[in-house]
Amino acid sequence: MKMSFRWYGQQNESYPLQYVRQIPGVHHIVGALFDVPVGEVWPLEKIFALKQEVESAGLQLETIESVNVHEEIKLGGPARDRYIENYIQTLQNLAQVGINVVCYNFMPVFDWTRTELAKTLPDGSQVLAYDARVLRELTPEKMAAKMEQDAKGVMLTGWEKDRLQSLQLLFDKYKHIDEAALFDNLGYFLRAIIPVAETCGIKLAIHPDDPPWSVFGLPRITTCQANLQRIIDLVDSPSNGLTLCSGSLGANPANDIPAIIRHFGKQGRLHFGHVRNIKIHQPGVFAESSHKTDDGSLDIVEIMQAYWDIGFSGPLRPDHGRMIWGETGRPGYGLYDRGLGIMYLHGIWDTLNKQNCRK
Ligand SMILES: [Mn+2]
Repeated sequence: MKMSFRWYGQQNESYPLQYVRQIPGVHHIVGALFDVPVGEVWPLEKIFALKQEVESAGLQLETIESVNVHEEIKLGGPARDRYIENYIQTLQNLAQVGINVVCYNFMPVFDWTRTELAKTLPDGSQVLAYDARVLRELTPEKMAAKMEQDAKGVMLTGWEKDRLQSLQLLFDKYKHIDEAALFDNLGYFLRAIIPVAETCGIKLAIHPDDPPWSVFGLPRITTCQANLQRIIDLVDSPSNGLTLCSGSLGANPANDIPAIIRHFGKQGRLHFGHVRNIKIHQPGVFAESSHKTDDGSLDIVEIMQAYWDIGFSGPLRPDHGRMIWGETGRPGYGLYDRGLGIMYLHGIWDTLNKQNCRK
């Protein structure tokens, strides 16, 4: 397992890479370019510059999160082939600088969705939260405006302005796209890009929908074990794999995360791990929590046991963290609590290693 840390780049972060290097056992950065519009080719020289920046801090860059997929591809629109060509060129450029895992998602219009970006827990820490009852009272436009307002100037990935400028137009286009059509469009995309990824040594890793159910009536398909298997079966290649995000899938208690890890791990299709805990208060209502098993609804010890049992050797990162100790910055992506989360995950992992040696 390669313990990793998501970092948004010097211009978007309030702390330097050297601070990340001071978290014990972290040698890998999960990075991305944030100034390339969705659908355009990531320039080789910019990727190379990011890699050099990471390496000059004594860290490594092998995993990218995310190369976002243009809506035209998800819609199966007339311009999709051009965007697929661009996606392929981006993958080839990433491979040239040694990237071997690329995370992406296939959520229509909205990326990850929360109704609150700074819910205060009893201990004073702040977390991302979701309440289906609040969402029902919002229109898509109000939702987008609320996210922008709550972000207080911080760029939220997946909620880029250019994606959200013509929401009504996008929603009109999705009127004709049901789950079956979205599967078809994902299949078309994967059949085009997976052979290239396989040739250049990149493992694609689709991220589950967050939360794993429809929002605003839009179709969502990356939601459960059966659908994940369907996606894997669209193209039979080791390059067609998964990002297993415990907090995304885990918002639906019907998803047994350790069982899903074992299921796809055995098939060699689990390429990237996101570990975080959430507290489910009632169906459709949850708040993120610290990584500690007791603080949430997911058994993080059991989840790490499952990764250990499948001999997971890929990148794994604490997904989100709380805002603690007065830190301000990107909601869900503070330095301090993700650092604490990493030490909890290391503790579990090291114990599993040691117990195994004693057998
Ligand atoms: Mn995730």
